[in-house]
Amino acid sequence: MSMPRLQSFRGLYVITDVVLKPGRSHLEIVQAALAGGARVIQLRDKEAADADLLEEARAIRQVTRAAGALFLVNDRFELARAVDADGVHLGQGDLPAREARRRWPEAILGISVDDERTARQAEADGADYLGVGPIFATQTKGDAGPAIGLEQIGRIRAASHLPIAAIGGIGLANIAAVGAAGAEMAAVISAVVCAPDMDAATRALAAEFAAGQARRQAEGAC
Ligand code: TZP
Ligand code: MG
Repeated sequence: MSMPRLQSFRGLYVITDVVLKPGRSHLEIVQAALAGGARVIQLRDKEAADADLLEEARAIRQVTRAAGALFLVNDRFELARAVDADGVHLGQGDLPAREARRRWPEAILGISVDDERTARQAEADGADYLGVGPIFATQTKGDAGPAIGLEQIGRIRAASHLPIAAIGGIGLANIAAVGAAGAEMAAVISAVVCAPDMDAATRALAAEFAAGQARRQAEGAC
């Protein structure tokens, strides 16, 4: 993976969901998130067929490219390739990371982990970044497991060199703490998708996250 793309692993990471707030399409969510300053976009849909997502995924590819943001697809390896996404995000029960890396060498590969062991394994398997969570309790993902807490970011940071996208229960009230804990990215679903004004919500979240990261820099990271 090239350095310019590696440098993109920072800031607010917005994941789409069309079930939480019916009436908002993946593309609408993405457009608002980009307008609000999101740096990474993930298309996540647990129900639709790939064929029904194809046109929208193509449009998302166009707008993310124009905005200079990364575009990743959750789970759907073939769809991600078909629309020339930047890569895929896979969980522990999805296509194995090593296999994904073998089949798509230039992809950005994100892997969900929750402890040091899974983090080390993901890095060994060729992941580019780690999705770490759920940091806080969340109702968005029914099988997300118990909250692992902010401290787990530091433990995983010590176990792996990969950039961390913290996820789970992150909102305006706690996103600065996520930045202060050392995560390169903060990934949100409901904090943007359910907001009355998605663009404004994204902007506020991004600013708070950056403020938390700046606090960590000012205080020293040890
Ligand atoms: N993986 C771990 S927690 C989670 C996912 C996809 C859901 C995050 O959603 P929210 O609404 O930001 O808590
Ligand atoms: Mg998955």
